[in-house]
Amino acid sequence: MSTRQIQRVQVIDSHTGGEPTRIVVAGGPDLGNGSMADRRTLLREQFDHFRRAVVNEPRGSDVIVGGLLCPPADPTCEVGVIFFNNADVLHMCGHGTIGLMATLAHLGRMQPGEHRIDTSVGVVRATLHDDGQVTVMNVPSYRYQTDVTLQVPGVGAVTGDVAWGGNWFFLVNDHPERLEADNIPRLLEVTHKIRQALEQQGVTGSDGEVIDHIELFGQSPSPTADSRNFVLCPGGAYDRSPCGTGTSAKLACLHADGKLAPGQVWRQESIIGSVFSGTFTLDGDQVIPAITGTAFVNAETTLLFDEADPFCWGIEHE
Ligand code: PYC
Repeated sequence: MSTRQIQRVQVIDSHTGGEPTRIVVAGGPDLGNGSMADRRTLLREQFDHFRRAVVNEPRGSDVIVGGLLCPPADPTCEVGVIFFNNADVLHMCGHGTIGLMATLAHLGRMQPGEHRIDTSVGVVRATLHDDGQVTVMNVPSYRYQTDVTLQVPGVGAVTGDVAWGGNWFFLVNDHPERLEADNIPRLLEVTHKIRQALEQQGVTGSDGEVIDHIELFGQSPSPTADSRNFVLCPGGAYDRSPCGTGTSAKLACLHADGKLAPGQVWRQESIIGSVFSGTFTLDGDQVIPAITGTAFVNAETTLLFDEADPFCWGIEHE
């Protein structure tokens, strides 16, 4: 009989507008009692194998966003969460927070009403509505740079804004690309090149932070949506949802341009046709986005980490 140890990790999977979230509810690493930002650093520096094992192949895929449920650092919060994907740890994740709320509701740990969630970039409030929809009141969002023009090899000049919505985004409104699902390979190629050009031309978020999400906007064919987007995520996959942090960054830019007033609703459609409703309030001059969407739980799973498995800790693609 084999005596080798097998680690068991319990996860709940959901999707929000088609974008998957995998919440680790038991069996994850203990990241101690530091701030959520410190715990995020600890996860990155000491438990990167755990991140890979949960979201990468062969158990996961490039598309999955993971969330490690932990006790909150801020005692006014009910839970803490650290998000990650196939490439690294993330800051905030809008679709992931909606998935987290659906997961906690599924487990009977969250009732309808407003709840406070601790993340590595601050406290977010999330309201679970009676019909299962979730509204995430995100961290303050802002435009950092306007009309930055890049020379993108193989694409040409591209002009966009740099904005923070819980992650760093480069938002491009004016481009010739067709935002249709049958054009996704081309959209991936173009956004990947834009990301490379940002790095090569030294364009960053504040404090030199890497801009790792690229967002193209276009018209939606649906009369009920204000816009359609395509979002390249840090690990090279595209967001199937309209991207909660990306929609937050968009709201901040619309406000900065005087195109959206507090309380006005912006319906952001994703490249696969799923929709988030976004609106914002002002706290002083800070934009506080509120993003509403729905997640569906689609698996309760125990992951098995067997040291004898050569791909136990996930396959890393360069
Ligand atoms: O919804 O904020 C979001 C998000 C970030 C990366 C993928 N989805």
